[in-house]
Amino acid sequence: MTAATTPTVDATERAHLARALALATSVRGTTSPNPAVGCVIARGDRIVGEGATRPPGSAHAEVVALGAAGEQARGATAHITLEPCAHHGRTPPCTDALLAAGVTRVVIAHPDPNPTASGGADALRAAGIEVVLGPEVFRAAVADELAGFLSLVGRGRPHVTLKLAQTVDGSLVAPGDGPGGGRWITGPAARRAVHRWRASVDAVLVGSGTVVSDDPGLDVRDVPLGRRQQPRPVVLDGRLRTPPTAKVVARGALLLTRADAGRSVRAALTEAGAQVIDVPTGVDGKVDPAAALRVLAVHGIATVLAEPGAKLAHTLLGAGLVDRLVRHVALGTGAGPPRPVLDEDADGWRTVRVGGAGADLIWERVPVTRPAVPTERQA
Ligand code: AOF
Ligand code: ZN
Repeated sequence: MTAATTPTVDATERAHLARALALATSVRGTTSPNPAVGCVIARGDRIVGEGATRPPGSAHAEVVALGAAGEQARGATAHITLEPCAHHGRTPPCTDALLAAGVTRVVIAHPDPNPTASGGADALRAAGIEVVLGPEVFRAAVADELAGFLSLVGRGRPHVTLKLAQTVDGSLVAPGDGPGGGRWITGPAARRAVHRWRASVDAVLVGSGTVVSDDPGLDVRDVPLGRRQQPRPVVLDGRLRTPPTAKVVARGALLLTRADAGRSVRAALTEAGAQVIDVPTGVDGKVDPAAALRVLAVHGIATVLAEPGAKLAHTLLGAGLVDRLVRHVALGTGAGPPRPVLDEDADGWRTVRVGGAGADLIWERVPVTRPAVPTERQA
């Protein structure tokens, strides 16, 4: 979309845009691969209709809000977290719906970088509607909220959060290696935090080693799921070692493997509920992790929580495929400040959040140089 005009967005409009953002957040995780968008239709400070994106294939946020506003949309202002679409996708263009309803001004927080859907702002302007871009802080908030969608559109792969549990002095704890031979290193509060993360993503990724040694369910437990679906289990499993009896298989796991692997067990795995997908290999003959993520994008997976053991963690970090690193540090396991575990993540990361969870620390970092995600289409 073309040039932004920030000064003309007043305090009332900013408040409506904030409400639109809250609406978008309320449907997070229910719209993938579509972005979760919020829309508020208002006349001055009075909201006459509001809405958020429905699951893929059904109404976009603008259509829901316009439906609620009815005739009151005529002459009103629409506040939308994402530039309205201008294309016939699974639904007709929101741009047309806004024009037909008689909206006269549109405030947008973030342009739509999807080349097939974008162009709504220019189309509205061409029809004589006033279109303004909200303040930068909203754009940043939406970019954060829509990290998965922006990653799919900009890079053809999902946004990846890597979760590691470690001791203070920096040993990475694989499942089953906990103190006293127990399964957990971190306490119940940190584990609940993991379930909150799981509840916010489309897929949970592990390596086959984790499945073979631990048989995890990778589902959301102990926290409310709301309207969201359970995340899809995904196993990077080059040699197709996942047993058909594994819990994740019954949950419909995607098993990403090599074309030549496990020919004799494929039928049993499929029969038991898994989907086996061949992924190109790298020069080392192993499944190429970047190609594996591209496969997930094709399956509409926009956000991934990786909960791997050390090997896959190294692979993902080494390939530059981690967008956020969440470390759970068991503070009871040593002295001094927590140390990074892996060589690859010693540098180049900045801390965005440090918080407590019971006796553990949750330490969240992102790459200093964020991978290029085009958030604005320059016209
Ligand atoms: C909007 N409002 O609430 C959303 C938008 O196949 P469709 O018709 O559902 O279109 C999907 C595309 O529309 C999606 O990739 C993104 O570019 C945009 N999403 N647009 O005007 C919304 N969710
Ligand atoms: Zn739309």
